[in-house]
Amino acid sequence: MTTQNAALKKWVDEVSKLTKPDQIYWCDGSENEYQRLIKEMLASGDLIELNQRTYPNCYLHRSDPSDVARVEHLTFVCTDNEEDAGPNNHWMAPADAHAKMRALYDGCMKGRTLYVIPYCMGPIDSPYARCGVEITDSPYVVVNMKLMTRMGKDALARIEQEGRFVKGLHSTGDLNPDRRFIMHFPEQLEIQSFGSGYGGNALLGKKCHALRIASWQASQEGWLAEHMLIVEIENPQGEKRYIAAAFPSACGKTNLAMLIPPESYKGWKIRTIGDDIAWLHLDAKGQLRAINPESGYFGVVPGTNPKTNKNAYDSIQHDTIYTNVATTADNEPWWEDKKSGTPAIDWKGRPYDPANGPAAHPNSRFTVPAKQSPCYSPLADDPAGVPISAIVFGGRRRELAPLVYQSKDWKHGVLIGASCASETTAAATGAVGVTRRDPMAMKPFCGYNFADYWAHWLSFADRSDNLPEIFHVNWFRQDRDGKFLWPGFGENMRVLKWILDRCEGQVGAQDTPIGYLPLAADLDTAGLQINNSDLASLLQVDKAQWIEELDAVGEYFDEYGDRLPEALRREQEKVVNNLS
Ligand code: OXD
Ligand code: MN
Repeated sequence: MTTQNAALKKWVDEVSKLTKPDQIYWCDGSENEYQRLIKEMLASGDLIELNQRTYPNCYLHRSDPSDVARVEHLTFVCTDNEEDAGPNNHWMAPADAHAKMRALYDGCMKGRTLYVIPYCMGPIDSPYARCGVEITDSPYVVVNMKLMTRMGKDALARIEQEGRFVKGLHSTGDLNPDRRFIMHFPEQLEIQSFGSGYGGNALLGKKCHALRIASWQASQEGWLAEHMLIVEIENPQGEKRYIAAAFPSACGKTNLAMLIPPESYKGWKIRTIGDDIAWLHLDAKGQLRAINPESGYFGVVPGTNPKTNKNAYDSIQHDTIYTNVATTADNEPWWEDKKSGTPAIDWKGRPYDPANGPAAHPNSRFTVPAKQSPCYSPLADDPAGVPISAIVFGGRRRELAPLVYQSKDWKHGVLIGASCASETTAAATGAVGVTRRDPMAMKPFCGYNFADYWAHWLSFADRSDNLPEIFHVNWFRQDRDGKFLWPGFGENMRVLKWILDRCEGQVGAQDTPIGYLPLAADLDTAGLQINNSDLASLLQVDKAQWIEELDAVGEYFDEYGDRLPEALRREQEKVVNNLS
């Protein structure tokens, strides 16, 4: 296979001259190709067969122990003008980045196969979808891209028709962390990644294309590329509503997208459109519509069990690639909080010894096709996307943020998104549990200056008077003894119900300076072990703490200098004044 697209052909030729692979292979995306690559990786030891009787077509990949998460400190946005990347990104001059990467790529595929992966982010026939081509020397990347994207022949046909695609070049290199870089060139629609074979560093369709490059493309073209799940909620009358929610990595997006309503919500159904990324476009009527650019899930495994996320748990019983989990004596995959089995071999392949730490790496992952989930919504394939009623921001906050509140209007909602902070998790290398600013859960993923990004968000109010309502949630509030005040998981349905009721004007609210909060009587806590004082704490707004928080937000905004939209500054000042 090759292509009629001259630019693509030329680029593949140039890359192969530089990287000097033994052979070039164009991926067609077929099942045969997938199975052949799996066999080759079993033979080479890149994959390990799991118990085929209990976990049919499931395999384990162990990544290099130094290569287990996204590497934000080695991720760069290389715009001509440093200001365009903004203080939220590491910047490198494009010429320097190209020179550095050329030296690393020189001869890096000797003895390897160069795989060309044409892919489409979004339903193949959607006007909202965008295509890319990833060149890689990793068959593990190819099989993951097959599960995560619409990859192969159909994508190539669309690229040949449209003539436009994002170029992503990836090599695992020698996995030396000192020679690891993830470079983005938004102005050229290009990505270059070297020295990592892990997740978002290597599966370039995901964070690199669908968020960093796409957020920049979206700002040019008038749409939004966001780190959001998309969930379908059907009420007992059969009416469907859609919510998009942005949470930082490993804060429960997959769990919320696959929620199972509690017993008392008989007749309600939840289905998943997406668990990580949403592309949002205004339609001709000013309705915001969302597509999920991905077609699979790359989810955090630890903590997944029939109680926390039965849908995810059931999805990963077959045809799944596991990365960095432990195994049992029966060669089944095992992870912390699986609630069954015991680990025999840890994620590094050593006999399990608790003295060595967790058996599965805290950022171990499953890769699985979305269609395998029992709660998959066929509308995930709808080229027109789904209409969004509410946008929800959130994070992991021990204190301060109440369980849920609603913004006063779009502008205030943009302030709420821009002020988000959360405790860091194992999804990225670095300290865990440190609170940091994570506006719109996009800190690691916005491919341009946050100030311009917030201006772009604000501009939607000029383009539609039919925008979704904006909310903020915090499932992670704790009492003084460190006990979580809210049960979370399926019970979050109660909060989603309040959100939908607010969107339809069916319930009142307390009007506070930070936004509209539920009246205690409207938040359904029937059957939950929450006493009145816990409920009061969940809905408490401590004015002094909030003023301190908003002052910190103000200082954070100062980092953006003159580029910060005046309207955002005014919103922040307005809330502080109302609190004082
Ligand atoms: C992810 C992440 O893998 O956000 O989705 O890190
Ligand atoms: Mn994510």
